[in-house]
Amino acid sequence: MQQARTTCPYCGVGCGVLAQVDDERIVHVQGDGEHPANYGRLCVKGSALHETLGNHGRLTRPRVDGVAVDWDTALDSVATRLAAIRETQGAAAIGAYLSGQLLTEDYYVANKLFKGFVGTPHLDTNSRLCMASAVAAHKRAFGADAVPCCYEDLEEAELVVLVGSNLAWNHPVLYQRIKTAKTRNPLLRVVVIDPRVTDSCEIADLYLGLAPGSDGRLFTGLLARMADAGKLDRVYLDRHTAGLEEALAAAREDDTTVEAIAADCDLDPERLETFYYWFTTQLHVVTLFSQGINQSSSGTDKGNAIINCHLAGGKIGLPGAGPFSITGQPNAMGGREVGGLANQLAAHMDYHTPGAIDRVTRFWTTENLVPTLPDGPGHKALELFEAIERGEVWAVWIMATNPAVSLPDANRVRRALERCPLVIVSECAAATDLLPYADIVLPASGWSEKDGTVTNSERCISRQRGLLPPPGEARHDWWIITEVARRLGFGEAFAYTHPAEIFDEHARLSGFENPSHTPGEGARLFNISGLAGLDRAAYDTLAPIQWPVTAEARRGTARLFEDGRFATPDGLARLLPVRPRAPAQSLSEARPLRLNTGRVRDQWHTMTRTGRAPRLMNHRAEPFIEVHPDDAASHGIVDRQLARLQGAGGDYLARIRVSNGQRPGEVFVPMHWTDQFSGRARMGSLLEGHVDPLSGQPESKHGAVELAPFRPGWEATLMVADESSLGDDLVDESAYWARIPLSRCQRWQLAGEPGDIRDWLVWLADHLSPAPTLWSEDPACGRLRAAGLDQGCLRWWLMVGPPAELPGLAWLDERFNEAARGEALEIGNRRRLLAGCDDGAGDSGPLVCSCHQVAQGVIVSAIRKGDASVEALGARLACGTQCGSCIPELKSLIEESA
Ligand SMILES: Nc1nc2c(c(=O)[nH]1)N[C@H]1C(S)=C(S)[C@@H](COP(=O)(O)OP(=O)(O)OC[C@H]3O[C@@H](n4cnc5c(=O)[nH]c(N)nc54)[C@H](O)[C@@H]3O)O[C@H]1N2
Ligand SMILES: Nc1nc2c(c(=O)[nH]1)N[C@H]1C(S)=C(S)[C@@H](COP(=O)(O)OP(=O)(O)OC[C@H]3O[C@@H](n4cnc5c(=O)[nH]c(N)nc54)[C@H](O)[C@@H]3O)O[C@H]1N2
Ligand code: SF4
Ligand SMILES: [Mo]
Repeated sequence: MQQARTTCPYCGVGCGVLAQVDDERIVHVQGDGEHPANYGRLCVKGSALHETLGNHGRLTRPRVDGVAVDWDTALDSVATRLAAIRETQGAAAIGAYLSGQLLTEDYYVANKLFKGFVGTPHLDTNSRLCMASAVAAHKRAFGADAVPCCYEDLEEAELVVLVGSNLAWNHPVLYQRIKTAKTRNPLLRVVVIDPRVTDSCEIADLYLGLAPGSDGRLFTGLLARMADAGKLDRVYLDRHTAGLEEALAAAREDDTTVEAIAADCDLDPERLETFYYWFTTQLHVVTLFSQGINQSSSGTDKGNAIINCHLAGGKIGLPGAGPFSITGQPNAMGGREVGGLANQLAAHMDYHTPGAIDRVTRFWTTENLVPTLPDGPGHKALELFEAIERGEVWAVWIMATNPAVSLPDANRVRRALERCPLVIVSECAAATDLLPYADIVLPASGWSEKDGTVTNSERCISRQRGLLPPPGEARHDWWIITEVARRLGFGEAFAYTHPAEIFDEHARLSGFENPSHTPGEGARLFNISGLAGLDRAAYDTLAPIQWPVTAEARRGTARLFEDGRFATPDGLARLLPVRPRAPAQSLSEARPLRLNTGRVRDQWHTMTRTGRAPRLMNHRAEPFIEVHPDDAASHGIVDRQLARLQGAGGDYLARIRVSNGQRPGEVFVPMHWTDQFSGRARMGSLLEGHVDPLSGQPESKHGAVELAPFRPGWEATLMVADESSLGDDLVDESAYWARIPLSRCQRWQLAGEPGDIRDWLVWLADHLSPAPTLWSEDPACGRLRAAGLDQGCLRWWLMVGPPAELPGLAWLDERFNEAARGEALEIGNRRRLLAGCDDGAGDSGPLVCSCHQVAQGVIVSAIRKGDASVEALGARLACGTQCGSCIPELKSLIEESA
């Protein structure tokens, strides 16, 4: 057994992980007590990391045109086809679409290859869907894409404002840090600004459930308010900023009374007044913002509206103060550092940065090779796929992201990919919605296998370490890109043998002709030249460190702009005039409901990894639509029923969750489900492709949809030990299906078209093997239970009837577990397999505590028996005692039961 340090591959908190490695397996993970992001904590996704590993379901061989080939053939094909397209159509007919889940070293070589040597500007990244608005706002305000704050600021603040962030679910360890800080400092106040009541509200002293998209108005109103109340920091403004007058004038174009602002934001004026009072009177304020701000057609302006208020009050560059854009992906920041956005060049230099093209050209020139850099920015994500659709871009290489799901108007993206002559996909998972569109599939190594660095939300660079061998022939992304570069004739510029060499080059470029990290004299803020020249051993043992890292700041830099000097040419920060705009996707009679989309606690994006850990699948097992009770009632819909959403580019079929936390007129759907997990539950197809004109970031939070009940002819739950006992047409014959991996079987939730009536025993005989061994049918009310046993061992189990009648799934899963051990089903259990729901072993509902596997039903019954506090529940059931993410849910169950 060996213990190794690495970094979690999920969210932008970037927690340090201690992994126990035994015989080429990670058998256990725990938080790294020495990592400054988490000091030993992990959230539920992090602590289930080892359960998502293993070679099954991984891509293990390269494929060209559907045929498995060896690496030489695959790499030759990539190079020959790219070269042919470049030759006949020009470099700009080639595009690349990267991801904030690549390591910095992968990202660096991809950026260098495409922009530097292939010579196409069309390289963008999924960070466009994620942080682009914050990046653009930072650049406008600070002159560089730099996050001023560090995590400690959240603990040192007196007021933390969470805007458009569900921190409790999406950055759980930071949420826990704030929660702990609150117990130490009872004066620390938290405000949550979100149209939806989320679990983050558990620590909120004030909740503002504003109308979707109205944040711009709320913050321009705040700026006007600061001025009116005499709470501008005139000294700070005079010394360190420009643009106040214009910003204020713009803010005053609207009525600036609290009543008017509250009306526009659909808020209670008193609550808004309280927020304004707290913000204006407190110096140590951190405003943490995320996708509720960024994913908007006016996201950049909203970011600047927030930053304006911080600059105007001098609430920046101090401990416990600043606007804090929290990043989503583990290496969103690293991607920005290497220049992975289409408007960037490299190392925080943009095309228009004076001298940048020449500087990068000289830096990348080798003895016999001169790079051919494009002279201006390329297509941003959505534009790239539009250019593919128009037939202008002929080849696209997609790495570590799934645009067939995560881009808005995703069905259109699929059609574009279909007609694209060359689609290359580098991926770890064997089955994704994107792979069918790929002409060339390249199997990539994944977390725990690959070596490199990531940068988290507080600019902290940490090592991810390769601990296990990649499965089959999977290879590291940097290696794949380098091998293609060699075959394209650029080998001399890509002579890397290890990621340490790439990191060194990246660090040198950041310091190249960048003598000082003092901004204001044309120097670039992103400078990690202090990390150049690390040898392999030093790179391997690199401890977490926050950039800038320079000769003057050897140990990194926790907080930026402490001296009030910004990265603009004159050193002054800019306040920007902001004129609030409504969402671009407009509501209509045909689509009257506002569509909000986002994340759930236990899943990561398209579920290629978290979907492999059964304990993460059961918090929200099926795709869902959250809707306010009034909207449910007016649509004739009840809780747990199926319902359909119709959007501009497609529809969405999922289970209703009626929720008081939802605003009337607005529905929320999760972003996670794909065709791999459900039949019709991809949110990307509901949204129109509107973007922020400044950042190019899609408006993923403000769709327009129509809701309708879906009354299936039948509903069924099927559990199968082995997929091979399933007929192929099972899903094709279901109007709705959702696949839910359990530990020893797959659970399928199925439903038929309205009016569809089935003779189940006939159907069973045709579709499942072995033939049914046990069954009990009540055709009059459309109920059936049946099971297939093979040599006495349970192979499948089916229940036709509403899921409300499900018996205990854990109990059923355990029967499959016995079967996996070769144990025959006991006689008593045979009877229980077929019994109705009134045998006392009813489904105990969704998992609330994923760490200790405690379901809602069990918790509710303990509460009824008197364990009516989080502590008592923890003592009896252990729920909430590990990562703590479920505590808000425990509290609301206690409240509901009371
Ligand atoms: N569990 C989990 N954690 C994750 C991820 C994951 O997939 N799963 N993904 C990671 C990534 S890449 C990212 S980018 C982050 C995202 O982290 P968050 O930004 O916290 O995630 P979301 O759930 O997309 O959206 C946040 C909130 O914005 C709210 N919102 C919607 N419209 C508005 C609005 O008009 N105004 C305001 N103020 N709020 C609004 C939504 O209701 C939602 O609660 O999470 C990271 N962490
Ligand atoms: N409607 C709506 N749409 C959204 C959002 C939203 O809130 N609402 N959020 C947006 C945001 S913020 C984001 S970040 C995106 C996320 O969306 P995507 O990036 O499309 O989603 P992922 O599932 O993270 O895709 C990563 C893929 O890379 C693979 N992979 C993992 N590790 C590696 C590796 O090391 N190498 C390679 N080659 N492949 C790897 C995974 O198996 C997976 O298939 O979605 C965006 N889309
Ligand atoms: S908070 Fe984020 S980085 Fe930390 S363990 Fe959870 S998912 Fe991983
Ligand atoms: Mo993201």
